[in-house]
Amino acid sequence: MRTNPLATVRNLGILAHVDAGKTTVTERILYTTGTTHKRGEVHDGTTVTDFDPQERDRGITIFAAAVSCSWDGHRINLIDTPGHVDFADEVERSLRVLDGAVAVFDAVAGVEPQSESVWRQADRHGVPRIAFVNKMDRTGADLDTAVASIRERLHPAPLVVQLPIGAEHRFTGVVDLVRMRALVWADGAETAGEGPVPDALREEAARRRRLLEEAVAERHPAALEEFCDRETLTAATLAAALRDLTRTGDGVVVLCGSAYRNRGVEPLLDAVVAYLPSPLDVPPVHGTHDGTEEERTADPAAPMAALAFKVNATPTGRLTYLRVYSGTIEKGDTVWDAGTRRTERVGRILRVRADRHDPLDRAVAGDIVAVVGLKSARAGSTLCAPGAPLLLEPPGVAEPVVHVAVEARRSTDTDRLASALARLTEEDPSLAVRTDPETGQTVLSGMGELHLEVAMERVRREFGLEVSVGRPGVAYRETVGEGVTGFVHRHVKQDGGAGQFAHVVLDVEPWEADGDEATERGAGFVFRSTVAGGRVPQEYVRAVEAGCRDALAEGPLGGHPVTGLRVTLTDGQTHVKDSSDTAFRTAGRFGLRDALRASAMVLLEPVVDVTVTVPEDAVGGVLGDLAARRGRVTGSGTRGGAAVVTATVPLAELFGYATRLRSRTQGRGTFTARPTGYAPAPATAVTTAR
Ligand SMILES: Nc1nc2c(ncn2[C@@H]2O[C@H](COP(=O)(O)OP(=O)(O)OP(=O)(O)O)[C@@H](O)[C@H]2O)c(=O)[nH]1
Ligand SMILES: [Mg+2]
Repeated sequence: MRTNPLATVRNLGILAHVDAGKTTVTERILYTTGTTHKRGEVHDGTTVTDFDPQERDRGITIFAAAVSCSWDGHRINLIDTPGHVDFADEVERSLRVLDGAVAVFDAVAGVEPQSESVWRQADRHGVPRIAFVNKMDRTGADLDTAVASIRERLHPAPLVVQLPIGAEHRFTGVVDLVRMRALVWADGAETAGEGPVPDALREEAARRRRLLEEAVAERHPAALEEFCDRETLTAATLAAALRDLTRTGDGVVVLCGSAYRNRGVEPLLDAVVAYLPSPLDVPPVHGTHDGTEEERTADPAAPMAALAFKVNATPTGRLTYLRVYSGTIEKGDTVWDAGTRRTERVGRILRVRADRHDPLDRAVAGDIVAVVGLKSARAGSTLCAPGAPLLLEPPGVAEPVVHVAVEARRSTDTDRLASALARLTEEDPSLAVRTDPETGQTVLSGMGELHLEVAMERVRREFGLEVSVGRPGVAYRETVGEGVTGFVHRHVKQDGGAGQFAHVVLDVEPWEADGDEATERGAGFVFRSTVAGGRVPQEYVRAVEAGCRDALAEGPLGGHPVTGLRVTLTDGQTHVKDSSDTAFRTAGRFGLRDALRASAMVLLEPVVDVTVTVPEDAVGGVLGDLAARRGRVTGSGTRGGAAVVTATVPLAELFGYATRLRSRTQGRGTFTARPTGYAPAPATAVTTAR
């Protein structure tokens, strides 16, 4: 039987906390697979996937980059993602189209805050993953401690399949515990030398192999059976079970290495091929058409459906990156954008390699390719066969929390600035542009200070515009501290002609959603009706609810969105002739607006959890500074010889913190922030929150 060629495809993401080494791992994968012939370095600005000038200047990844390479008869479509929290949406869009991922950890730091966030993101998307503990060459690197932190903080069952040979700067290779062979990368060697397990490590390797077998048998029935019969597992059984456990998420294979020193990359690639799923192994994609749900399998003969997950303007033209879920897409095809309900023409189809793009005649289900010629497709658009429309669920977009006012230095550039900003939002759905109704200023909002800084720098560099940027502000919300009951609102217009009559009685109370994501204060809105005896017909109840939702857009404190409340329609009156949906919607809207004005409202501000890592002697200064920023310290300790302080800090107080911390610690301090929701803001913020 001929195997389905899709079985040899791996759509792979590289995920981790900032600086764990994702781009370096990607670079070594491209080198090892022969895709590049030179090893690029992040610090030299010579890597393939950090190709943007700002990425090269800043030494961080900002944009997810997709490249294809081949290993052992398999095609790997690889996405290197950014680790900084401001670009988490970029990761979210990538996760949407991936079948598997490598989570990279720093062997000294273990699980860092953003690794935890991306791990949860991957959980939500059901993306199977393997762990790569990187930087084994660093002083203080320790596989066991890193694995313990993976177990403690991420709660998977780690299945450690390697034993390191040598430590820190003497880390030279690994024992492959599945095959019980040693792989050693001699200094300067390009590839691993394979040999028997060194005598000195034989006992330890056997002990760890035993632990691995036990951990696998405990979770895998077929392996358990063999283990009970023979008291050991063959390499083949072990590998098959590891593959199953990876795909079900019942265990996470852990490997280690040093990407920088090019050690451990081949076994990582072997593990990707052996354990992570192909497009055939993942569940069919779901979409909707005319309100009914449909399923499409990864079958090249099925009607075509693809999701655009990235748009990038390059010298080659406007590249739209697609994940094809079903069917076949050919160059020259006319496709249907199910969201905008427009047709688009596929000009060229490209396989993105490191330094070149290979033209393709077609792409089939399961593939990730770039397409030239699409004019209006954006990140999140579904493209499908015109005869078989289907809308795939777009990736979620987080709500922007930080904004700045932007202005062109020359008034003649105003239009060009508007079109530059429009281009940026097209490429990055987590950016938003609006005009402030009061000041008339253009306001750009995004996920954080760095996110906006990068966007403005692009406006300057790529569009050659001189712009002035205001001080950043945060997005506030309002919630109900103490509500009102029996609030009466009458909407009556009966002065000749068609009249309007709606009478509603509302209770307003604070409300907190259950569940992990929503427990933060101020989450959600619930509406219910307790009106007795049909005094208000059901369609008017729905109209009142719609009106209330309208009212949530602007709260009484400062016109901020209102959340965290329950509204109950307790009574009402209708008029035979003059009542209508419109009248009740208006009553709902102005009724709730006035009820909120009568309630005790609370202003909420976004807060973040920060983790600050500094030399021990700088801790005092850091604590004082955090207190001055209204921070609440939640923990402190040491890790790898440095002090680590965690605190919850209002986002509004964190602007400029990165620069401040660097200068206070002579560049040795780092911090990461993770949004945790909203918290009541102090009274002084109420007057300045607009
Ligand atoms: N010692 C050591 N340093 C490494 C290793 N891998 C990466 N680095 C260094 O760590 C730094 C960060 O590496 P990157 O590859 O940019 O990390 P990243 O995860 O892509 O970072 P972001 O994309 O910004 O989140 C660079 O200076 C690398 O040279 C390693 O195995 N050992
Ligand atoms: Mg990177």
